[in-house]
Amino acid sequence: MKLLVLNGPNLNLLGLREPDIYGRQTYADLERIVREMCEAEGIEVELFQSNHEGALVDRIQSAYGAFDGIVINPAAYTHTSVAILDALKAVALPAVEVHISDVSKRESFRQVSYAGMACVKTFMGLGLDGYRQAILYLKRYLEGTL
Ligand code: CA2
Repeated sequence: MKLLVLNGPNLNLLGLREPDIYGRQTYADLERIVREMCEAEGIEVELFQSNHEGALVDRIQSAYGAFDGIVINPAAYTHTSVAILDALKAVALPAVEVHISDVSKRESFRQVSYAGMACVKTFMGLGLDGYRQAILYLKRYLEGTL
């Protein structure tokens, strides 16, 4: 099983600002947590972070035929990007959405998720543990053991 973990704009700054919202762990911590848990679960994983919408769309497109599923935190593009929604729909790979913070309790502009419309499940407000839960959920979804 091969999964792609995508992260959107500014998530490379994790731990450096707004620790009250996003915690103190860094993007390097996120990478390590994801790699360690995937290794333990026998999952091949690739991580990609970009501040650019088109780069995320390109990475989703190139996942077609190469990955079994996608875990995605599109960050601010969650709330704006029909292009990312369309790319997820186009490749039609099972995708799970993650948000570190609980977007349902934040500003009204964060209440819509375009990417979420193409995802089988969303985890939010769990900090970096949301990535672990998303990967486990996607694994079970792909194995048909949910
Ligand atoms: O809670 C999440 O994971 C978000 O996807 C994070 C995005 C935000 O726009 C979404 O509404 C919810 C923002 C990521 C920015 O990350 C930062 C990290 C450190 C300092 C400042 C921002």
